[in-house]
Amino acid sequence: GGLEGAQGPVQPPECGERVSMLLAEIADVGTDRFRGGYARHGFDRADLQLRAWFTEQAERRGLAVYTDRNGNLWAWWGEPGPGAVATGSHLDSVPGGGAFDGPLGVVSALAAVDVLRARDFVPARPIAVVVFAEEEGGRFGVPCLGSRLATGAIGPDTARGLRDPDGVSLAEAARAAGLNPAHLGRDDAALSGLRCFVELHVEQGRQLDLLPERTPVAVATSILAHGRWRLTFRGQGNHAGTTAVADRRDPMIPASSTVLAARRALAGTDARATVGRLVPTPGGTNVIPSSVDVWLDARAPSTPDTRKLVDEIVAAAREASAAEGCAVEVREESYGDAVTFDAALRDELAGLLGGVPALPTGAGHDAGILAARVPTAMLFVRNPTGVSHAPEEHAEPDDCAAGVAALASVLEHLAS
Ligand code: HGY
Ligand code: MN
Ligand code: MN
Ligand code: MN
Repeated sequence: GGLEGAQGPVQPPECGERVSMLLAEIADVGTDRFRGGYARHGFDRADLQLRAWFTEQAERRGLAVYTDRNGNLWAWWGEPGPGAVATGSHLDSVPGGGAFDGPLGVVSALAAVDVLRARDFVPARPIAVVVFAEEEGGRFGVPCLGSRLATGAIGPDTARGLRDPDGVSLAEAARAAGLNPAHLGRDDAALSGLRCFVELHVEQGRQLDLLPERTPVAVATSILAHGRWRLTFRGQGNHAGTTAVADRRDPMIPASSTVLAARRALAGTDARATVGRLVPTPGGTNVIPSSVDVWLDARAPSTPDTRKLVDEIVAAAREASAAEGCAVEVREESYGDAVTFDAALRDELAGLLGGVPALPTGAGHDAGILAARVPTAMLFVRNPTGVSHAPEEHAEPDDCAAGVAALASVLEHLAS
């Protein structure tokens, strides 16, 4: 029953084993040689290899794969049309990322299609498995770039001008990936026909693992407001051995005090502020830097909370900069308001799954961006250590199997 793939019907999977096998196939595509983590970013070589892998896996299941104007991949079960049910996630990673953040949602969607085929389910509505481009913003600095372009959350001119650390623009990278940069932009055609979008994602935290009820799957309630700011401190490059302290204008001093100010500003809040990237120029060990770039990732339950947090950190940065005779430039690189998922859809799915918990998350997702245009829900799969954005990120095969079974039930329910 079901559509015949290129090599005949895909055998009904042992979900956990199927997910583990597919994740294992992904494992050698794109690796960060420094820590054994993954490093594949929007349209770079590793990302393009993995998108080709996905396309082959989808076509093997008889899904028709299209690339939309923003480089997001759509694999269709049935003719694309109104009332479609979409699921999926992303395949790109943070530098040195884990194996599950993103790929688990994509692989579980493929495995859920296998499960539904094995049940001889024939969807009454088209089903799409979607892979969004550059979700981590690891190359061009804006998270959820593919879904932000599609919803209009970022304008095409702004996006085309984004440059990666090597100075390559998104327009050039998109062209090299076979896209027409002139077509980047809001894509109502892709989104307006969707009945809903459901993203399965490894939990990034330990809430499920700490709950007394031992359920491996949860639904999402909300996402923190989240922004990224780039602070550039400029001083006077100089010699490390011959420049007296009184003669220094060392941008590393206000840069490093900004890192500590970010931590101090969190006291008594449930906000998050992180400096994960700090780049001195020129970066010689015997050279006082001429400038230092600091990227601040700040998140809080609301926009006013986030703005207040960032204002406090930026004020400390400006004070430290002036004290060292340096200049500082602050640029907001991306910002998204807090997201609350559609409560009716959330509760409908939680009920369908036997009353699973509903959890907030501090991690941004394409589902959070799409929620502005489409009824959206998320399923979380238990993460026993809570660690994410690191090679140790993990989910047990049985919990992955439970995630696939839950996603298959959700798709069967929504596409009937
Ligand atoms: O940064 C995030 O929250 C997500 O992993 N892109
Ligand atoms: Mn992530
Ligand atoms: Mn993710
Ligand atoms: Mn010298």
